[in-house]
Amino acid sequence: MSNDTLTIALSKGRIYKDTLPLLAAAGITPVDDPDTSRKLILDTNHPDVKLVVIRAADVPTYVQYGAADLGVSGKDVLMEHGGEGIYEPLDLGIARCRLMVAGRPGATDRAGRLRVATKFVNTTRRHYAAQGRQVEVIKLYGSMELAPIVGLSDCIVDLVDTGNTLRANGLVPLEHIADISARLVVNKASMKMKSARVKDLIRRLTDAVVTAI
Ligand code: PRT
Ligand code: MG
Repeated sequence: MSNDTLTIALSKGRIYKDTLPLLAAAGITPVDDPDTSRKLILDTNHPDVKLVVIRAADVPTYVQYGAADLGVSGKDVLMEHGGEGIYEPLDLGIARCRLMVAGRPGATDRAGRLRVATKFVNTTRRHYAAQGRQVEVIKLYGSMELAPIVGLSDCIVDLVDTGNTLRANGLVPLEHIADISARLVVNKASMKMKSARVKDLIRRLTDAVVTAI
């Protein structure tokens, strides 16, 4: 976006809810509420700071191409995206969960090619390639827990927080892939071209995270 504006991309829901107090501690408060407003670009108390509210999986793309200078994105989403064109200077410590392989007990013990249902296709391929295990990855867009129940796959790769969703569907965690939390991400060109303002914001958010612990 324009050179005198700082644009921050983030998604509705838990990321927005958990980022808000950190932004407030850094001196930035939105003027509009994304839950009641239909605006996609939210004004803040700073005329030159805007928030864009988009789908979680789109945040790295906006930041990569410089459509947003900064963003807040789950590590799961960043791992899947690959991180091209993006710096990841700060772990915000929010929206924590674990990326896991899950299924019926013992589902991954059998020999042969596993069928794995997930929306994290790249991460899943990388995980099993590192084990040297052949898998067939089936791309889904949601409700992964259903796949093993209806015989679509042997197991799933999904995010787990309390484990309630897995339990409610007769599934158990089988393998840990990564600990997940939301990260501050920065467009590489913005880090150079808007260096003073971006670094000032990173500093403020770092202080906010340290205080929040
Ligand atoms: O909803 P939308 O399709 O727009 O995108 P999204 O689902 O990617 O966004 P959102 O807001 O649901 O999640 C944003 C980010 O929050 C994710 O990218 C994660 O980094 C983080 N996060 C933290 C989680 C969870 N915890 C979480 N528990 N994201 C999703 N879940 C889901 C999980 O997929 C599973 O269905 O909650 C369920 C498991 O929760 P438990 O408590 O039952 O284990
Ligand atoms: Mg969701």
